[in-house]
Amino acid sequence: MYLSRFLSIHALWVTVSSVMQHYPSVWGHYDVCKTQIYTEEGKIWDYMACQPEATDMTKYLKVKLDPPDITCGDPPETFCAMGNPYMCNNECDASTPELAHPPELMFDFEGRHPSTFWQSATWKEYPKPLQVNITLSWSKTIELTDNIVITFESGRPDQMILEKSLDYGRTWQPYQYYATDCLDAFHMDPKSVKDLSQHTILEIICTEEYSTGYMTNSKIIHFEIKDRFAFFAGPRLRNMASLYGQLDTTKKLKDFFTITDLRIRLLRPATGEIFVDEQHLARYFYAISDIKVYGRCKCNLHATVCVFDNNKLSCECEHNTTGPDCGKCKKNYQGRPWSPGSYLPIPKGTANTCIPSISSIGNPPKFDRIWPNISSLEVSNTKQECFCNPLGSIHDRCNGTGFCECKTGTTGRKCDECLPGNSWHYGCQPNVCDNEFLHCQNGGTCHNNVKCQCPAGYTGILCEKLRCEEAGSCSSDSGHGTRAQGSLTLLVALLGITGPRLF
Ligand SMILES: [Ca+2]
Repeated sequence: MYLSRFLSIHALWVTVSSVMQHYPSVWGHYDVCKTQIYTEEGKIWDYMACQPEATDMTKYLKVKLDPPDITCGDPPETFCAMGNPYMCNNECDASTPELAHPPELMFDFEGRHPSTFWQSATWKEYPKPLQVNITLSWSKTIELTDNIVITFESGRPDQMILEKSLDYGRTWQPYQYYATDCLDAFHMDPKSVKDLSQHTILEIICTEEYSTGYMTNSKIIHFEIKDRFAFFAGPRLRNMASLYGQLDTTKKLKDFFTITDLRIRLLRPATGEIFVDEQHLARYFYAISDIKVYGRCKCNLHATVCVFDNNKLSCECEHNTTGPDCGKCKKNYQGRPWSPGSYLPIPKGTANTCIPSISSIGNPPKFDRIWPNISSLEVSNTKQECFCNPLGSIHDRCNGTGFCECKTGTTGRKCDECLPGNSWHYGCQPNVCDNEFLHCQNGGTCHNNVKCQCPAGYTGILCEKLRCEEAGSCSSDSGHGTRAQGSLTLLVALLGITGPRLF
């Protein structure tokens, strides 16, 4: 008997190793969800973690501009060259295809000359700020795999914020600030991604690298995904195992690269000079020829195929999972709680498949309360204790699948862990400040995620306000930027940071 068991395991091992050698590509692609293997007991399925191929995600987005009528050409107008206020022979006319600059020209194939671009109306209402929000929506969670690259046809803006949403545009968090002068525009010290480390990788920075106006030739702005990956995978991303290991174990890191929407907030066009030339306001506008967003559908490592049907992306789920992100177990497959697949162990990861429900194969579950907040689930003579955390869970009993029901902001089998943006203080409470999205500003420091301690002269939840503003005694040059930034961060603080939506 021992010999036969040994042979069987040995046969399985040999078969698995030979299958491994025939995987279509090198490890780390996770492009197979299951494979049939042969054992002495016959053919069985072997399941593994899998994900869709990364692709150009701009093919699947919806774009929205705010204000909606900010595109140039209605009525037709003439604009001048950025560098030469007397060269005003460019025309924008929305009713003439050759002279129109609609938003879709930010996403068309850009290989021809001259390039095609979206363009805003000119800054004729100066000094009223010329501000445009460009929102890109996927109606699906996606994971970014490469740098976001925005190519400006005119000068790069003096001030811009790239923002992300993880909840379909309901709440927004800054991804990166861009300014010619970070301190002046956003009260942030300028930084570059290279100043970050493994420990500070989630920090939201303001960079001056891309905002030097029209005087430089480069037209490009990056949001550096690959430089951030490189902190774990090495400069040429050779050690992806290390990155995958981190993504697996650090949910916040994985969420950082996950989005449902992006928002480009253009706050001040390139002026190239300190003063705006009020005689030639037709020099100032925004124009973008190309936006690149590479990523993959988030399918929780339960699918390799993501389909675009009826203008909607959704994962074709394997491993008995379902939902747009494969975020739950199929009906009758709730024998254990849903769990995402795992990249580990390398190379094929762990599928964490959903298994048939106990109730669908045996007796219905029966609850038996034996002690406050320690509950048990008696199923087919097996007794499962839940130990729901009384501060984190709604009831002290677990539900039919042996799981505790968690309060908002709380997660984990026993409801004893906090979702991103929350910290444990007698249960999970939304963060007032943290090191990722809710930075204390102007040199303030975050205490236990509940309070920013502000330096003298500053006040507000995130130290975003000058004390003199509250007293109404600021000098006239204390800046529009301060107030705009203050209301933005206050809004973020009031809305709180919502964790990823679970299906
Ligand atoms: Ca284009």
